[in-house]
Amino acid sequence: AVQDSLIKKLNNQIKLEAQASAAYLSMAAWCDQQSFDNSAKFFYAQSAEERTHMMKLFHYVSDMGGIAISPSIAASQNEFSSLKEVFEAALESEINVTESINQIVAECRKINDFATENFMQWYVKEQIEEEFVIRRILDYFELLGEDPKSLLMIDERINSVSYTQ
Ligand code: OFO
Repeated sequence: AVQDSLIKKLNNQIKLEAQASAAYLSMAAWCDQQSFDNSAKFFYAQSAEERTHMMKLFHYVSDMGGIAISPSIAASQNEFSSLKEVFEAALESEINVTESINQIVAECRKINDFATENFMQWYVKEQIEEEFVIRRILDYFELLGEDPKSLLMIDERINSVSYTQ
């Protein structure tokens, strides 16, 4: 079994993943409407992925005898001033998620919950990839600028960013 205080943190992480999924869906909608097709696809896929992250935690909490809580989600930002702003918001969200995951791992170590620490390591690794991909995309804005042609070029490159670990 997992300590109640940690179950609470895991439920909070469930909420964060759900919030990330909802935020990405709003970003996808904005990109879609602006005809940034690949960016839209990227964020639809991210949204679906975040839901799987949420469900993985949800089942873990249940499997360990806790009560997993279906989270309430606040409205997410759906207006953006530029494509770059969308990716900046995405990076900020991922950094917050990473921070929260790290805090859970630190807590696991403090209370010697090695099972949950091991479970959470999957998220530690996943965050390295997610932050890498978004940072790489943000680099394109620095390299190419933000005139309309550059934005289309950036949008074309979105799916070719690869992480090789
Ligand atoms: Fe990228 O947020 Fe899930 O873990």
